[in-house]
Formats: sequence, C-alpha cells, structure tokens
Amino acid sequence: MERSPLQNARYSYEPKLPPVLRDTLTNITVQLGEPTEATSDQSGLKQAFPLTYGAPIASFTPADSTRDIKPLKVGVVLSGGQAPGGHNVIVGLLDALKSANSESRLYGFLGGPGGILENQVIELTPKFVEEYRNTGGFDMIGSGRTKIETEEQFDTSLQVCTKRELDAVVIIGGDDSNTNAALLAEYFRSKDADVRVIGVPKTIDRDLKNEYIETSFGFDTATKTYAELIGNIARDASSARKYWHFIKLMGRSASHIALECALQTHPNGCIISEEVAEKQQTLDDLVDRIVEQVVTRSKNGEDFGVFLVPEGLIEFIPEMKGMISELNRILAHDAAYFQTLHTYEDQSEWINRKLSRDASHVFSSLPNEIQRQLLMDRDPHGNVQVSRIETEKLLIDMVESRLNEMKATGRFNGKFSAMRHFFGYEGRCAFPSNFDADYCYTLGYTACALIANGLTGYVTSVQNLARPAQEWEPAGVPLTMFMNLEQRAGQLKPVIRKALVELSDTPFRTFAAHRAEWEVKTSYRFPGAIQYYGPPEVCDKPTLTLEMEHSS
Ligand code: FBP
Repeated sequence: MERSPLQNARYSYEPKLPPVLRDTLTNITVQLGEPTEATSDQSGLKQAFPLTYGAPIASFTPADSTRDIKPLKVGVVLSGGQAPGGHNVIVGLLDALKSANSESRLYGFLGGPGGILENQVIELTPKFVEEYRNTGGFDMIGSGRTKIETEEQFDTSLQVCTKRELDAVVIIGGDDSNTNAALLAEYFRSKDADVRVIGVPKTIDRDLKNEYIETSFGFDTATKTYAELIGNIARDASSARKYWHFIKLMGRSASHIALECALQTHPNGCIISEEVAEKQQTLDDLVDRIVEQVVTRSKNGEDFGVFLVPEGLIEFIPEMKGMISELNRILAHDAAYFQTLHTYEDQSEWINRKLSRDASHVFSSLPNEIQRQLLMDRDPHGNVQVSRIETEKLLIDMVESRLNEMKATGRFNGKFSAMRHFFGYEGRCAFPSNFDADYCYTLGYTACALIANGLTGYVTSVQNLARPAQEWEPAGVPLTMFMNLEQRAGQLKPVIRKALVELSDTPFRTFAAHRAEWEVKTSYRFPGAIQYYGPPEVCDKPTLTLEMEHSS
C-alpha cells in the first residue's frame, strides 16, 4: 500500500509523555490514596461490587531506586465506535510493557469484545505495531459492539484469559464498555483469578467525562476535523451567498461535538439537545426560531447561513422522546413479529396500532422517510440508530414549508435554498492531532503502570490536560467511583453515568452569550485544518471546551 508523505512523517513523531512516565516504569512508585466513594447509590454499588468497590486513587511518583517488573502478558481490546488515537493507546501500552521488561507480551483481541468471547487473538509485536504509530483508525485489531455482560460471557472471558495466561486485559471503550470492565474486574476477583482489568476512556462523543476523566480521547481530533469542514462551508456560503447549509454532527446523545464546533466556527445557529430537553422545546419551537432567523437575515440581504444540528437531537425533543421510547419498547418486545412485516406500509400500520394515542399522533405527523428511519434496526442496546435519522432534513423540510406559506401571504420575499451534510465518520479515523496522539500514548503507558502495580477495576486518567504535556498528571481511578444505579430493562443496574452538556458550564454559557449575534450577523471563524508540525500554539492547542472548563 502506498504511503502518503504525512503518514511517513507521523511514524517518526514521538508522542509527548508527562515527566513521571518518561523513564522506564521500573523507576516509578504508585501512591495509593484514601478509599473512595461513588457520588450516589453507595450501598447498592457496594453490594454490586463487594470486592472492588471503594479502591483508592492511584498516582505515580519517581522512585528512589529501580525495581524489577516480572514479564507480563496483557490482552487489549478496542470496543465501540472508532476514535482517533486508539492505535497510540496500544502502542503506548506495548512500549511501556517492553520498557519495563523486554520479555512482556501484548495480545490484541480481534473485532472488539467479541474477540475475547471467540478467543480471536494476535500477538502485537513491536514490528507489527510500527506501521500504526500515530495513525487514525482501529484497523490494527478492529473493533465491535458486542457487550460482555452476562455471567456466561464473564465465564467464557475468564476461561480465555486464563488459558492464555494473561495478567491483564485492557478495555478501550466508552461508558458501557467501561461499565462492563468494572463488572469483569469484580467477576475475576470473585473467582480468585489474578487477571487485572483496566479501562481506557474512548469516544469522540465526550460523554465519558467527569472530575477525573477530563475528556475521552478522539474528541479533540474529531471536532477539529469537523470544525475545519464547517469553516470551509461557512466561507463557501458567504462567498456564494445562496445556500443555507444544515450540518448534522455526530454525538449519539450528548451535544459536546456540536457545541465545540459552534465555539470554533461561530455558525448562524446550533441546537444543543440538552437545552431543548431542559426548556422542553418542541419541534415547532425549534422550527419557529430558525424561520425567524432566516427571515431576518434575508431582510439584511443575506439569504445564506450555516446551521449545526446534533445527531442525538430527536431523542431530546420531549414529544419525540416519549414516542421513541415506546417504539423501542414495542420493537424489543415484538421483534420476531415485526420481522415478519416486510413492507413499510404494514410496519407503520401495525406500529400505529401499538403506540399510545399521543405517540401515534407524533409518529404519524412525521414524514414517511423519517418514520421509516425510526423503524430501522436497533443498536445492540435496543436504541434507534440516530446517525441514520435525517434530522437535518426534517428541519429543512419544516422550515421550507413554513417559508412557502409565508411567501404565499407576502410575509417572506427572500430565497431559502438549503443543502444538507452529515459529519461523523469523516472525523473518527483522522490522523490523531498532537493532543490525541500524546494523550493516547500516555493513556497506554498509564494502563501499563496500573497493571504492573497489581491494580484492577481502574480506568486510566490524565489530569491537567489543558496544560502542556510536561504538566499532565497520570493516575488510575477506580471505576466504581463513576457508577450509579439506573433502570435498564426493568432492573436497577450499575452503570457509568453519561456526561451530557452542562448548561451551567462555561462552554455552553459562552456559546449562549454570543449566539444571538451570530444568528443575525455573519461572524464566521475559520479554524483551518489540523496542523501536526509547527508552533505549539497552533499544533498542540486542546479544544476550546477543555480550555474553557479549565479556566472557570
Ligand atoms: P462510541 O460511543 O462507541 O465511541 O461511538 C460513538 C459514535 O461515533 C456516535 O457518535 C455515533 O452515533 C455512533 O458511534 C455510530 O455508530 P456506528 O459506528 O455503529 O454507526
């Protein structure tokens, strides 16, 4: 395969590590703090995790003398959607293992957690990983969305890991995968198996985030990729002055991606799903506001604009949320019967009979295409696959028909010509930005340091991320700290709480303070492409979201 000049150059990029991890791991000691608590549901969580609940936070300091680290055998798995930097976590883990003891070995489970259950493994040697250094994608070992959550799956995992004599498994994934990592760690301990389980926080969506996980990896590169494209589109819009661009942005639930892109590019509008839910805004409310804005800009001679729509929006609009959760329940319950209905007409007639009156009313009010999309296959959690719902098209159609009515009665004399885009997959496998390359490599090193110190049920954490890498503080934080109990399929289950956009935090408040101006006055900001080489203020700058959270 022919390599691009950038690909060749990235192979020799040396990711920055915080000072404590720069030397070999034989030179550091782990400091264990006080026992920890979850922020809520402590007694329920203690029951669910009798052996691993409340472990102390682990931090690292340079040791006075070196110590021997025995050869370790570690398995690693990538779980869920791709996020830039995944390869560097694995490369960092391998480099750290080898620096601690050259006899250590790393194995990659293929195709995601399913690879553990099916015992599909390859050895990741230094030579093998070489061509993945600082590259995007998860193609080194593949990923998947199989969940390891049942007793039987835990048992199979244990058998596979013990047969392979693994000292540890590193699970690189989002909130669900890290929840399952915590359960797996507890299960292994309950069987007296010394197979440690360490989680690494991944997802472009950034909804795995808390006091100790300042950001999940991949968000930095993905948002920079989308922001570049949005800036380019904004410049095209203000050059051609004839199109309104509606851009849907990934983010399964949380609107962190849309918010960061709005802060980076100053579009004419950006919906934040969390605000829609908080203010109980209806679809009509959202359309009203866009129409008003189109009319105002048109009066100013600007029949163009850029509007951002978060992918998860539909599930945050109150009337849609209720309807979708009824749909999910019905489709999960009657999945077999639903499979026998082959035409959309039959499906829609059947579902309308099953839905409550209100939900059926909302469902029927939607265009056929959207109804079809809502009836498509569910994800492994039984949820609608929001990336396949054309919310941006729904908004365009509704705005267009409202403007046509206004035109007919002389209340709008301008033009409204809309283009639509969806940015999601474009950003998930980009070459990791320097931030993600450095952060991920550090996460890999940190995972190794936790394993070498015998810890299990931890997630890797790096703090002070808005500062240069030499000020970063790597640590291990017990996963039970981030758990709470939530209803899942009628049962209370321990899960890691999803981190949505906080409307009281600086990033949203900054956006809210400026949006009225951006709505009317063309104020685009052009972030340009990710820069990998050049001054640190251009190449190593983290996201505005992270900077703003740190400055407040
Ligand atoms: P993860 O949470 O697994 O990292 O995936 C996030 C995401 O990229 C969402 O933004 C998007 O809705 C979803 O994956 C798309 O999933 P798929 O890759 O299965 O189409």
